[in-house]
Amino acid sequence: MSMTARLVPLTCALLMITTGSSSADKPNVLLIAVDDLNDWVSCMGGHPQAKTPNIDRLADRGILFTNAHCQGTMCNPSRISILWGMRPSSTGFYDNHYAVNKEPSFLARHVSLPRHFEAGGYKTLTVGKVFHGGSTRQSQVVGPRPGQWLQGRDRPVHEKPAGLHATWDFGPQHYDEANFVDHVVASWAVQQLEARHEKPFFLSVGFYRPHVPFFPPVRVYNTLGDVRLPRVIENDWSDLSDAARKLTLSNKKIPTHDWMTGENRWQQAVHAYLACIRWTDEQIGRLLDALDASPHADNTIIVLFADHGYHLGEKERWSKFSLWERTSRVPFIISVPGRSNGKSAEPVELLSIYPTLIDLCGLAPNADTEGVSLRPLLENPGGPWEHVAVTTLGRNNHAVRDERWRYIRYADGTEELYDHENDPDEWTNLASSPDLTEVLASLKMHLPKVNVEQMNADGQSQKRPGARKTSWDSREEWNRDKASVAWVFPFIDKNNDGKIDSTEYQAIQDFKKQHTDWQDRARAELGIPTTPGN
Ligand SMILES: [Ca+2]
Ligand SMILES: [Ca+2]
Repeated sequence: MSMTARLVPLTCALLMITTGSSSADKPNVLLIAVDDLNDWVSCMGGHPQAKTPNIDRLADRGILFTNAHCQGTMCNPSRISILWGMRPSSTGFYDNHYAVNKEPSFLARHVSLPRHFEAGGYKTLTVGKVFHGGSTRQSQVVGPRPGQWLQGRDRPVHEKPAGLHATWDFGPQHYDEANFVDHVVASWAVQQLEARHEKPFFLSVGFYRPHVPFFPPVRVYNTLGDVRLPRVIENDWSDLSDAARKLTLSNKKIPTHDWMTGENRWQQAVHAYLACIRWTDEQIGRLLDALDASPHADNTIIVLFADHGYHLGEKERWSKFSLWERTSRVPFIISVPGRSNGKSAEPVELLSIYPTLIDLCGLAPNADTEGVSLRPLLENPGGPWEHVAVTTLGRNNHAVRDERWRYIRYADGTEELYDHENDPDEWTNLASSPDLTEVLASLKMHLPKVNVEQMNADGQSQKRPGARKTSWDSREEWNRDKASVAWVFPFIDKNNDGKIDSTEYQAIQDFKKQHTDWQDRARAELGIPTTPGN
């Protein structure tokens, strides 16, 4: 059950900041998203060499949820579930192939979290990777989105097998730290935090690291010596089904564990991942310092989350895309002015961010949202809590987590059950244990009753009635062409409609032919990194 550290009266603080009638009285919100960060932060103890003093100090001044889980185990479904407050099994956004912008009928029917705050009288701002894909138009003010890496600056480190995703690489990088994508993101956010705003603000800040490529600055990389590797056991797979194997080992864009264990790569990847976490933590520190020195220090709610966790060799596999603890469990902190602090080990969902924030800020409820407000746990982390956390990967594959157990059910009916009190690594599948049929049945009750068809199931055509194919496909074409160009997207999207049409696509192709320094020109026009656009 939950433990409570130094809990000071929070109820009064909450009342104070939510009873004002005009929007001017409402608290600001700083929403911090971190990409692909598992529990390797020091306040969660996920890795002995994790060092995150800034995330720790945020945890010290808020509630740290130590048993928090994402709803989708990759960027797109996880972020859609957070930003629209609905489960993947309710929206049909199950994977990364289909950005929400492709579904105008969905956007017309449902209101995103920033749009809801805008309707509530807020000024909304965003920078970096908050939305997956091109959904930046959900906020009024859009800062730089420099992308997962900087081609031309970031240097490849490893020779990779053919077919791996273009971003798969890891190792130190040697250029000016001010040019690193997350430094650019933090700098823009700091400017917004330092400014005065006429309305309360909703500022969402998305950091790219520790997502691949694990490219930290060399200074940070060198803060680590020999690294400790995650634990694996032989024959871990002997009690798992073909469905588990197919779902978690068949993605050819992810390196195999065999490749990762060759030539000391496992050590190097863990080293680089840990260094990326330290680097992102430094950027989070810059945000906290700026906020503390600003006029908004005492009136800003801070939420920090990772969109999902990550395997670095656990279960002899890599990346996300699983229903195990390694992928679903994430750092999640909510800090509300009023100096409450503590920890909660109750199972909670990132789906709760939407209803919790509108609850804390006194905005109108949104009937679409499926999560529950975490306000009871924020007021009393040791109080009663009857909910579980559900995670989904593809249609009809789910995991249910309570205080002690994880239950997994795949679409073919095969099951897993793990006892986190005795088996934190999830090595022993207890699903067929006769003593645990009641435990299994009680968890099974929480499987989603609705599992809608996948949007754009084959990644090519749209099968949903009323939906239409958009010119976004040309952006995918562009992405294949240039691996990762998210940062340059606003430069190509000349008419600002969030899509790349064929004219814009052709224009950038011509531009590239004419100018060998086209990336620098794009950067200059977008104000990256020194004078970010507002
Ligand atoms: Ca992610
Ligand atoms: Ca096993």
